[in-house]
Order: sequence, then structure tokens, then C-alpha cells
Amino acid sequence: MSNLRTLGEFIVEKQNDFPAASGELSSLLSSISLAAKIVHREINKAGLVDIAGAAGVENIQGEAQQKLDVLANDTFKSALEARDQVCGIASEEEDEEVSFTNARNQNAKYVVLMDPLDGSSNIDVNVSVGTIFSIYRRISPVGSPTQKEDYLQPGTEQVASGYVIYGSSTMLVYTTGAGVHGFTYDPSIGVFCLSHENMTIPNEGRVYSINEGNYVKFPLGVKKYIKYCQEEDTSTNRPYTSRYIGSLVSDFHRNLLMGGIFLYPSTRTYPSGKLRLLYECNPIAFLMEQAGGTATDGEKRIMEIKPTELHQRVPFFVGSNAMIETLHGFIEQNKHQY
Ligand code: AHM
Ligand code: MG
Repeated sequence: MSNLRTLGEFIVEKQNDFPAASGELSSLLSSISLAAKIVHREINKAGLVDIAGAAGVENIQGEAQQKLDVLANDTFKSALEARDQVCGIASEEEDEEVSFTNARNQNAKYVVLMDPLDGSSNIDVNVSVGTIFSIYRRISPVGSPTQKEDYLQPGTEQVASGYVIYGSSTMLVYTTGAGVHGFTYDPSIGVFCLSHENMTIPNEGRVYSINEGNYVKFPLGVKKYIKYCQEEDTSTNRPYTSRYIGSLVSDFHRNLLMGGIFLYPSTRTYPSGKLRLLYECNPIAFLMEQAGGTATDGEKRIMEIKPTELHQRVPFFVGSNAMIETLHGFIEQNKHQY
């Protein structure tokens, strides 16, 4: 306990490594941590809220209970708007980007893209969910409303990204391009404490994560890679273990700690897969690269894709370098075949 450091202290310490830093990014990250604590509190009541809902009970104002993903969106949005560092947001829960209207916000230089509650269908069955966020400097002039171009930047332009996992414990993991750091929430004192400094992913793992229910629809290269994962070969530690929670943050977090590969490929009917480039894949890709791993769409680096739409989807492969390299071999040999 002698080396106990809080998220707030750690951010300030890191900020001091950059003499030109103004403290705005630190303040922004601290508003994300505040919203995460509020969402943590609400998620921990989810079972009780569902019981109330099922019994048709309304709250004291006569309102039906708000769905948790909407609540998470509102919580993060308000926390980000309440400080002066963010001029606008884009979110999975909002059809269009939201440019904050007051002058204080319009003078800010950062935009935040987020999936406020990823994997939210897991809430009802008490499985871990997460929040994913991605931070960019705006392109449009300070002092004006934000423009689409502020949000449609390639992942290489990210200033910071991270996620919160609401699991057996709640953790916040982030990068500003100088390593990946993880903080575990201690609810008894209401503070995120540094628990995982400089997280790195092993070069090779034994876990593959994919929704195998869609197997028959996958591209041939992916099908062959799955069979490769299942083959017995003691020299390469195969067969691998299959683990799939269906909650990107949880699947990614486990693979980051243990080594592994996560796959969400295209299918014939959904050529772009399911996951969203801007607020799911890019932030996770930035973390993965900072942890020493790889994130691609099967061919290209995720972070170099030039986005054209806010809710754009993309096939997503992320994990240990050696595993992604083997996958790419299968994809390359079986291009455009199903
Ligand atoms: P959501 O943003 O609507 O929650 O969907 C994203 C989630 C990811 O967390 C997860 O990796 C994926 O959807 C699971 O999809 P599937 O059920 O098709 O396997
Ligand atoms: Mg999502």
C-alpha cells in the first residue's frame, strides 16, 4: 500500500512529463472518471432496477426507469459538458454528433467519441459491460460549433483513448500514447487506484474470441484460421482455448492481460461486420498498439482508415502480434472467398 497512487495523481504526474501541457486533458480524463463512478453505481443496482421494472413500479416522480444505456450516455455527456475542455461529442446513442452550444465549450479544443455502455444487452444477465472513449483535437476553429470533420478523423490522430470495464471490479484503462495504464476502483473510498502500470500484451496467446455461431457466414480465411486454432500441435500450444463473452471491452480486457486474439469479421450479408470504427475499434486499436499488439480490418491497420460516416462499421481483428500475423496469412491466401 506504500506506493498507492490514484488516477488523479497519476494523470498530473504524467502531465508534468510534458512541460507544454496545459492540464486540459487531465481535467477531461477526470470528468470521464467521475461519469464512470456514477455509471458504476447505477450498474450495481441493475438487478434491483429490473425487479422494479418488471413489477410495473414507477419512481417517485411517476417516471418509468431509464434504460441504463441511455442513462450512461446522459451521464457521460453531462460530465463532459460541465467542464470547459470538450466542445462536442459523438456517441453510439446519438444519431448525429452533438456540438455543445455554450461559449465555454465552444472555446474548447477536444471532441470525445464514445460508446457509453458497450455490450448493454449483457446487463440483464449480470455480465460485464463497458464504456469506450476516444479523444481528438478539433479541426474546426476554436470558438465555433464543431463540424463533422472534427469527428471523422483517422484513429492515428487520437490524443487519448480508453475504456471502463464494469466487471467483478470496475477498472479504467487509458492511453495518451505513452503506454497503457489500468486503475481499479475502490468503491469504499470512491477512488480509482493505479493497479496495472504499463500493461503489455504477450506476443503470443492461447485464447481466441469469436462468435462461432456465425461460422458458416465467415470469409474462408477466417474459417480456416478457426480450424487452425482448434488443431492439435503441442509445438505451438494448440489447440487454443475459445472464450467469448459478447462484450467487446470484457473480451478485449482478458486478451490484453493474457494474450489472445479477438475477431469480428465481415459476413456475406454484413460485409463491414458489426463493430463501429469510431467509438469501438479505433480507441481499442490505440490501446492495443500502445500495449504492443496489433489491430486490423484483416488487411489494413484500423487506425489508418479514413472514416466517412459517424456510425461506420468495420471488420475487426485485434490481439497478440504473432496471432494476427498468422490470421493475415490465412486471409491473404483465401481473399474474397466465402
Ligand atoms: P453494442 O454496442 O450494441 O452493445 O454491440 C457491440 C457488442 C460488442 O460489445 C460485442 O463484441 C459484440 O457486440 C457482440 O456481438 P455478437 O452478439 O454479434 O457476437
Ligand atoms: Mg457498442
